[in-house]
Amino acid sequence: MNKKPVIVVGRKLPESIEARLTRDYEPRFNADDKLYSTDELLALCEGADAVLPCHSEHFTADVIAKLPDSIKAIANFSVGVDHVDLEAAKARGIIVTNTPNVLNDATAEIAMLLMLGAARRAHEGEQIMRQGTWTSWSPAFMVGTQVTGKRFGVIGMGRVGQVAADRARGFGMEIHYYNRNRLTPDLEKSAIYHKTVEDLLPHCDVLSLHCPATPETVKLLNAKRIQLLPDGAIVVNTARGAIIDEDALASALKTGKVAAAGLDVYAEEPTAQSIFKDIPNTFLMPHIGSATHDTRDAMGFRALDNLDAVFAGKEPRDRVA
Ligand code: 8YV
Repeated sequence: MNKKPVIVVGRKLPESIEARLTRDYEPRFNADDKLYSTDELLALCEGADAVLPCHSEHFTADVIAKLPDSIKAIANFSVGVDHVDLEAAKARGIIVTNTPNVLNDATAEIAMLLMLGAARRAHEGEQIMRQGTWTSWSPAFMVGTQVTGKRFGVIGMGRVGQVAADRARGFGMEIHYYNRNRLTPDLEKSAIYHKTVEDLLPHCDVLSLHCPATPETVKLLNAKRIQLLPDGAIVVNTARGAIIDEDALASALKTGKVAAAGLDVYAEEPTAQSIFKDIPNTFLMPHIGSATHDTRDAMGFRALDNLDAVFAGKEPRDRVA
């Protein structure tokens, strides 16, 4: 009998995924779900055939250079691949895959939660209720922004952006978007296309970010561009923290230029959301965009389908390098 491929599993995965890994592979599980140091990760990779990491395991060029020759694939449990140096992987002939499509709904749901939470000051309301400091009511109490009928601007009209736009349509919002390529009419669904980010921003009562973090999109939303938003706009980010110049956003939140921000992702995770934690007009979540049972299962199965293809000598469906 052929020896089963040895797979280093970056984090604790759902039961159903670990069961399939045990059935088909020789997994090196992370039972305690600890965040491995680079050295620990590299040590675990010795003699292994592939890695199944999350975005929390960083495969920089340096780490990839140190991987043993036995590693054939990095099959990510994520759609984002900014934690992997794709060029370095390609240069070493290591196949890299991701898990597209299966997180669209869960992430779009969180975008709506963030939009509404930010617009209606959910964090302040929660705090008042949980601290027992609700002592009075008046028509001026906790007045927020209504999103119904307003403009919902999307940067990155890919799979998640399109679903988020559909959900925003449910609030009667008019959809505007910037994308590298204009969508075909069936996907555009009458959304208004803007050729540049600068053209889009003045039309965003709510701006929702859905583009990947790449060298081109790092700090895409900077101080200069924030000024192009309508006064009192709401910023939502479920993509990657690196896309926002966080200091610039924090300043704009303090002046009220940006009325509120709903954020699920941060430039440095899991620590750097601290720059927003004392700013009351924010609604903050700890990178839970895809954190539903359905989606986490689907991500795991998709990652395993990719691994299965690699070890069957076939082209994996979601190859990104
Ligand atoms: C995941 C994500 O939770 O898939 C992604 O790119 O950002 C998240 O929703 C995470 O990456 C899992 O590794």
